[in-house]
Amino acid sequence: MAIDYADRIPNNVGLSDNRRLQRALESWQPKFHDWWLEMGPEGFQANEIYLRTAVSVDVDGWAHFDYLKMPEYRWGIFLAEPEAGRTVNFGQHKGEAAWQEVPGEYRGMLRRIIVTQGDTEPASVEQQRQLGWTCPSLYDLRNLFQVNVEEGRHLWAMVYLLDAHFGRDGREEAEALLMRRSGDRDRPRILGAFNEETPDWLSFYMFTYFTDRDGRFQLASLAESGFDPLSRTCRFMLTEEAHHMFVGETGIGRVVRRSCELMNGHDTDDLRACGGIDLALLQKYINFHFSVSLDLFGGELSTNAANYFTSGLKGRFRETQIDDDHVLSNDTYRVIEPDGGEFVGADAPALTSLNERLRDAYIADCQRGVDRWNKVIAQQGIDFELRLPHRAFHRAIGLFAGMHVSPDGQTVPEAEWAERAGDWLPNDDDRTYVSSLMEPVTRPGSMANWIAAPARGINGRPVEFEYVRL
Ligand code: BYC
Ligand code: FE
Ligand code: FE
Repeated sequence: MAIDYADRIPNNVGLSDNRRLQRALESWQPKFHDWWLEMGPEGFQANEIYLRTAVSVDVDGWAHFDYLKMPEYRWGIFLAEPEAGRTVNFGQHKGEAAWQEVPGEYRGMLRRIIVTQGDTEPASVEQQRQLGWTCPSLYDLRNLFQVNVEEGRHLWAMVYLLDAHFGRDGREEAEALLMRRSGDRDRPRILGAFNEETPDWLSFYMFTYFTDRDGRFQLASLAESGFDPLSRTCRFMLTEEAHHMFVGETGIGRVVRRSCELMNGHDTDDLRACGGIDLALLQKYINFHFSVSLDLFGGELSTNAANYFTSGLKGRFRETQIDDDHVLSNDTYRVIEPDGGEFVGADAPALTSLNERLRDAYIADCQRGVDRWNKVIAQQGIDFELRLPHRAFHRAIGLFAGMHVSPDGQTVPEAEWAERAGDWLPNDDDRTYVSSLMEPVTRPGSMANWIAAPARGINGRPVEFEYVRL
């Protein structure tokens, strides 16, 4: 199914054959553009940027790269190819043909999942809207805008589902997605992490490493859905998502590399005098972004999660590769729970522990990047190890919410927490320092002092390519 770029809304869903849906989306399109100009990247809207656009949904060769002004990006609707004979692969409907329409009894639940997913996409663009002014290089500036336009496309992906399958309520939800604002007191975004600020580029790399990775795991679970349009939508979103996490992992990796160079060059681990980001400061940012991203998985024990699974709406990570009955009504899963001041593993019903199970897979995946960063540190002969904090550290959702736990997993009295929080999380002084480093570097190929150059450029172009024409 080729993508039709002749349509006002590029798509591979045969939009021109569905007048009602086409009208609904065409009336939403100008509102999206207004939102983009008001809440999307500040500045740079008239600059040409070397962006990729999806031209097909083939696994190989779906992207086309060229200079484009952001408002002219062709946001569209792209679903992965249908799988012939696909079935519901888990829950009480296991074995039935996958649904092409929303099952009436699950309408509310499904709408809620789609709205929650959709809400995160514009939220992240809002969070990142100021960053263009302080880019560490043109290469990074281009990557920021690539992520931003694709998060905008992910919003389109969810709005398509709402408009195509949820009638009038769907249209209302689609409008509401453009009305909430990240961090707004009266109409905030739905999930916690999406109301935090992304004030500097270190936060941006952390966000794309830790928070976009939650996106990867949630999208992978929704790609298992028995509701086939959701599954196909998420499968294609995952191909775009890979780049977002690449930006995060390599971004942090480049900071690590540069910090090590500065430490060795100046023979000190306090890098403030030479304008670098010391590893201890990096650790605090990791502590913050990892913990707020853990909250995005919801409670350890959740009847919502059990219902989503049993109904066939949201599966596990790589559901079909798991060797069990995919119904789970008699199974247990080991969940770490607080017990007095300690943390103990306890067997909980597998169905209610599905959020925790997904979080476990996420934590293991986060650890892989940390290991790679630690290799860089070791190669530079520096005795320091970055770590993921304990899962109970700094949590606001679930069993650990409100507890006072150190990054290494010791419960501490409230007074000690209050005293030490600034050693464990970025404090005002740290944030002021990081923000003082955020001076724009816009000469092609040049890098800010606090970050190393990337190993290679985008799409085979050199690092010194003019990724953004200023
Ligand atoms: N903040 O049963 P529980 C991405 C609420 S990121 C605020 O434990 P459940 C992206 C919850 O709604 C991926 N509230 O949790 C990344 C519930 O409310 P009610 C986004 C929260 O429902 C970067 C109550 O607490 N996609 O794509 O099993 C850039 C009890 O909740 C939070 C999805 O999230 C929170 N952190 O699981 C751009 C997928 N956590 O019922 C994009 C869709 C929980 O008491 N969403 N609550 O009113 C879901 O599957 C589920 O909603 C969640 C929560 C996994 C988020
Ligand atoms: Fe996204
Ligand atoms: Fe993303």
